[in-house]
Amino acid sequence: MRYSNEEHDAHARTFDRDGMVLLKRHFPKETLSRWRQAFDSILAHRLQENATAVRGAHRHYITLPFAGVFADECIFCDPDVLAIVERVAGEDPVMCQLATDTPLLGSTYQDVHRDTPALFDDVAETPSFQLAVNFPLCDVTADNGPFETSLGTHRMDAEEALRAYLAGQISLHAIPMELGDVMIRDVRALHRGTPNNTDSPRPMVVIGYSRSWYFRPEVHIDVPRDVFQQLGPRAKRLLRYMPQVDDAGTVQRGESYLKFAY
Ligand SMILES: O=C(O)CCC(=O)C(=O)O
Repeated sequence: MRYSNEEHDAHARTFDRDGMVLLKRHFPKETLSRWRQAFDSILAHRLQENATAVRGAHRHYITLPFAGVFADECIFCDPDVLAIVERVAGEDPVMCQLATDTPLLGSTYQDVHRDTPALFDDVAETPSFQLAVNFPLCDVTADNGPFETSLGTHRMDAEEALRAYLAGQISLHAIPMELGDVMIRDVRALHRGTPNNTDSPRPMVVIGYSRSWYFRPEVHIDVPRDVFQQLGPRAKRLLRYMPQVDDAGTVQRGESYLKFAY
């Protein structure tokens, strides 16, 4: 654990205000380099098979197999990340998503969007219930498609937030990230992907954590039984609602998470 209770509280306060918090140089670069190596061959294979969810021109969403380097509880059970997740989205969360967003050369600006609708039509200002923990598998600069987000729109009415954005009252901030940086964000904040103008893919991992009672049918993680057996109690608890399967599912046929913008 890198941070004290007081520092976790401070990060949670930043999150409450902004809808996101950035942990600088948090995950080991060596671990992420191994993820990158493994990811590059998955990307090549999935592009060849047209088996990605397309999120805009030359922009691909790909679920990672829960196996090998990716089934790493040092990452998805990171105690600092979970301490902040629990402060903002309640105790005993569930993990429901392990995937990547990768803009390639030729990608464009996405429309500004949220990743989920509000829980209730007439009540925008609910506490957080769906978080994305994002970390890139490379440095992210102005050139290769930095994530752009508004600050403080996560508890606004969706239409009101969009109106304020279109009226120029809310601005977007590009988030440059170094390999190892981790962003925890409320997926209701207005945000967009930006163009990657380099010829190197910019993979951004997304781990989804939800409130203990929240179910997202659009995503899941196939957890091989043998991998599950090797996990510690905290990891098993996080994955308690995920289907267990016989094989690692490394050859996934495609993506079912198709509607992503609200
Ligand atoms: O990859 C990015 O920078 C953002 C992607 C995104 O917001 C999405 O596809 O919903």
